[in-house]
Amino acid sequence: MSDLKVVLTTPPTYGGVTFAERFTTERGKGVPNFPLGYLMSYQKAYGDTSVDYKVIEARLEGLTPRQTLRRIERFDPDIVGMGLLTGIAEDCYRFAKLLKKNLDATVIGGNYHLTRFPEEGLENGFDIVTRGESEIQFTALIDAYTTGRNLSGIRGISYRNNGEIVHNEWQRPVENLDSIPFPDWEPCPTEFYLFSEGRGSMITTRHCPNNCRFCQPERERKRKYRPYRERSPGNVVDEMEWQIENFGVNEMFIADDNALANIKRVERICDEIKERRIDIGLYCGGRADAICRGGENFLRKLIDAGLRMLYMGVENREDWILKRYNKQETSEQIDKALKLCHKLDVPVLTSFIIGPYDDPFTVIKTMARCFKSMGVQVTIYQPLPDTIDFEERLRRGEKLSKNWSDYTLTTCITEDNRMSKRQIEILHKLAVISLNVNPYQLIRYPRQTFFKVKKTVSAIADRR
Ligand code: B12
Ligand code: SF4
Repeated sequence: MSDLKVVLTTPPTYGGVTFAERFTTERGKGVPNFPLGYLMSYQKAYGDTSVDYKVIEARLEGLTPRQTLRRIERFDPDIVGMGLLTGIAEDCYRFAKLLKKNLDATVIGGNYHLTRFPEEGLENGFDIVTRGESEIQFTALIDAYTTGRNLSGIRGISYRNNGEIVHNEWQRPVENLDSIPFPDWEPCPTEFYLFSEGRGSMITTRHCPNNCRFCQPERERKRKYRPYRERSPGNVVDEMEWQIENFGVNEMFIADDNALANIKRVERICDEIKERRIDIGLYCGGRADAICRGGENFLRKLIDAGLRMLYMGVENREDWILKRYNKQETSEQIDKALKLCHKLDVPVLTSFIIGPYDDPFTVIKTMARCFKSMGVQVTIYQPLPDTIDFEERLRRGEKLSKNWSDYTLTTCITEDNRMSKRQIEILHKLAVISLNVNPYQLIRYPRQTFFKVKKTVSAIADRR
C-alpha cells in the first residue's frame, strides 16, 4: 500500500479557450479525456491499486491558473500529470512552471507534443516526459515512485539525470487493446463530460492504417509508437453496454481516427449490437474509400445498427491536391460515398482543409461538394509537429513557427502558398460561416443549424 496521491489535469487557459476547443465542446460539455481515463485504468489493473487519483478538467471547468493551483494544493499530490497537444503546449509550460514554484510534487507530461519535443518539456517545468502511448511507462513510473526504483530501466521516458537529459529507449505500446480496461472515469468531473447528457464516447481502434502527410509520422516513428491496432468487436460492444448501464447513455460517438478501416470488423460490431438488442445512436468517422468498398449493403448494416451520422474528411475536390496530401482516395470515391449517404439519408459532417495548394476556385469547388452536409468543419492547413510534412519542411530548412499557440488550425503558417496568408484566412472565415448556415441546412437540419450558429458566434467572439 502506497497511499500515493496523483492529480491529472488539463492546463488552465492563459487567454481564452482556442477557436478549435469552442467547436469541440458543446454547451460546456466536452468529450471525456480518453488518455487520462486509460492511464488510470491500466495503472490500477497492472500496478499499485491504492493510488488516490483526482482529475481536474481546468479548461472545461473554466478554472483560472490560480484556481487550478489551489485545487491541486488542497489535494496535496505527490505527482501531477498533464498531456500536451501542440495548440495548448504554451499554456501547459506556463502552468508546469507555476506548479514547480508552488508545489513539492513531481510533474509528469505526455501526449503528442512532448513525444516530438521531450527536451522542450524538460526545459519548461516538467520533471519527466513519457513518449508515445504511455500506459506501460506511466504504470512503471508510479511503481518506481513507490519503490524508489531507478528510472534508467523504464522505456519510453525522458528525464534529467545529474542535469543531463536522458532519453530511454522507445516503449512499444500495448499490443492487445482488449487487455486495457475501460477508461476509469471515477476520479473525473463527469458532469462536464458529454455522457452526463446521455451522449457516450469511446475509442475502438488506435491510430490509422493510412498515411496522410499532414497527419501521420514518418514510417519508422509510426512503426515504433503509433501502429494501427483494433479492439475486438466483443470488447467494443461490452463497453457500449457498460456505458449504457453506468452512465445511461443512448448515443455513442466513436472518436477513432479511422473507425471504418476494417470493414469486416465493423460488420461484426454491427452484428453484435443487433444480437445483444442494443438500442443506441451511433456517430462515427469514416473514409469515403471504406464506404465505396463496403457499398450499399455495408452502409445499410451500419444504419440498422444505429448509425445516425458520419464524419468524413473530404479535404479537397482536386485529385492532384489529394495526391499531394497522400490521401489515398480519389475525388470520384468521395463523390460516390457522399451520394450513397445522401441516398440512404445518412447525415454527413464533412471536413476539409484550405492549404498551400489551393486557390479560390479549388476552395469553392470543395465547398460546393460539402454544401449538402449537415455541418462542415473547415480548417487551415498546418504541418503539425511530427507529421511527415512537418519533418520534410524542417529538413528543407523552412522556418516553421515555434509559437505553438498558432497551431490550432485556424491561422496560416505555411510559406509556399498559392494564395496570400491573408486570403487564406479570409476564405477560411467565409467558408465556415457560409457552409454552416446555408439554406439547405436550415431546411433539412434546423435543430443542428441552430446550435451551430450559436457555437460559431461564441467561437468567433472568443477567438484569441
Ligand atoms: C479523440 C480525439 C479528439 C477528441 C477528444 C480528445 C480528448 N478529450 O481526449 C476531440 C474531438 C475533442 C479532439 C479535439 C481536437 N483535436 Co484531437 N484527436 C483525437 C484522436 C482521434 C484520438 C485521441 C485519443 O484519445 N487517443 C487514444 C489515447 C489513449 O491515446 P493518446 O491520446 O495518444 O494518449 C496517450 C499518449 O499520448 C499519452 N498521454 C496523453 N496524455 C498524457 C498525459 C500524461 C500525464 C501522460 C503521462 C501521458 C499522456 O498516454 C496516453 C495513453 O496511451 C487523436 C488522433 C490519435 N490517433 O490519437 C486526435 C489528435 C490528438 N487531435 C488533434 C488535434 C489537432 C485536435 C484539435 C486541435 C482539432 C480541432 N481543430 O478541433 C482539437 C483540440 C483539442 C484541444 N483541447 O487542444 C491532433 C493533435 C496534434 C498535436 N500535435 O497536437 C491529433 C493527434 C490528430 C492529428 N493527427 O492531427 N480530438
Ligand atoms: S487524415 Fe484520417 S485517413 Fe489520413 S492518416 Fe489521418 S486519420 Fe488516417
